[in-house]
Amino acid sequence: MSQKKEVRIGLIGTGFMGRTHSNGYKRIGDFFPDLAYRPVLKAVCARSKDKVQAFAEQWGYESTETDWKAVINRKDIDAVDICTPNDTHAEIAIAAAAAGKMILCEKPLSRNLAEGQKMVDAIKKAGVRNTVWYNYRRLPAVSLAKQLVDSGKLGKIYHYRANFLQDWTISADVPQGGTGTWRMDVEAAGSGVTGDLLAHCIDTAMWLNGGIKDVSAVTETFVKQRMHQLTGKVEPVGIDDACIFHCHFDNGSLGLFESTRYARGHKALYTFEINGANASIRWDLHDLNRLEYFDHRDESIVRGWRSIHVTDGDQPYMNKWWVPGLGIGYEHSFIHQAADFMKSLETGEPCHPTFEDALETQKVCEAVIDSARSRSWKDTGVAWQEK
Ligand code: SOE
Repeated sequence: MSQKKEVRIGLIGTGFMGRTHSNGYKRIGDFFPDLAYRPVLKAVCARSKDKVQAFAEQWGYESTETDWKAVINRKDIDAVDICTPNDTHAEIAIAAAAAGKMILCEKPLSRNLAEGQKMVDAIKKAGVRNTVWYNYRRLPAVSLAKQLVDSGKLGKIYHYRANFLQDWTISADVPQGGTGTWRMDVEAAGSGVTGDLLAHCIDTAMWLNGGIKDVSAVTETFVKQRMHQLTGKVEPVGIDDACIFHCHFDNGSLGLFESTRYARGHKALYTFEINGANASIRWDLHDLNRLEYFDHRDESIVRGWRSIHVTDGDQPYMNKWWVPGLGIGYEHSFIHQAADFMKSLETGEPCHPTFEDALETQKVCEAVIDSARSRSWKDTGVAWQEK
């Protein structure tokens, strides 16, 4: 009989993210055996009875619901995991907080700042544990980047640049709205690449390099009208298909960010590079176990970019996995976040990024959209705390 304390999960949403989170909960018992808390896959919820039943059987959930309110009202649920489209995050999170549930919310926190602020107010009022799944922080190479920056090895930082490039919406035949393509519908998503992809880049950037003070942005919607799956009509497209912004960080460095879904050949090319006075680092999601590092203090005849294969036991998270030299994948970032959330219940520390951290990312997204609309620089209002 396990002595571990149970965290009974109620998962809402069975799409791509429902699968990544479920896999996260399922793997931590095997690979993080020392945790005092263990997730129990108590209930999963989706509107289609057949689909939710099939999901529950496949992933091992004990029960199903077709109304999210039922999950929140259940006494045998401790934590609600929100994996639904962005337009439902606020309503579900606010109700879950009022019911005293812990909340794990898929990114972005919300469609816009006003909704995000209400969510933060709700979790603060209720005093419930919370986290937002900005998963890329928890890839070992990205965590190692954080260690290197925090150790001061890079010296004063001058530049931060990041890209998140995709190509899946170039065809004008891709519809907007509904299952699978709600990210194309401004009502459901809140914004386009800014909230979906740049939000990842902004979360990582502020974690590594501190607050973003102000921004100047351009956005573009290349395909102006698309068929809406819910109405069947061709309707104007309200999302940004591409966004480029530059910014000042609080530490005086300059940032340059670009995201698009129109970069033919790129499926999920998330990259970042940081240039400091002494050293630089760069990372690429398509080669996610590697971190590249250049140190100007190396002896000049061997100075050059090192390609660090982040798979050794003394590198972040890697003592939980295989033997040095053997890599891990995208799904492990979710396993790590699930494990870190369980650990945070043991230590009483927050599991970053919390709703409050994610609200800071929301402030930058909002300023980016405002800046592009008004063709002017915008202050973000970010008050970043060292995490
Ligand atoms: C969009 O295609 C998407 O799935 C994002 O929604 C995820 O957050 C990102 O990690 C990968 O791309």
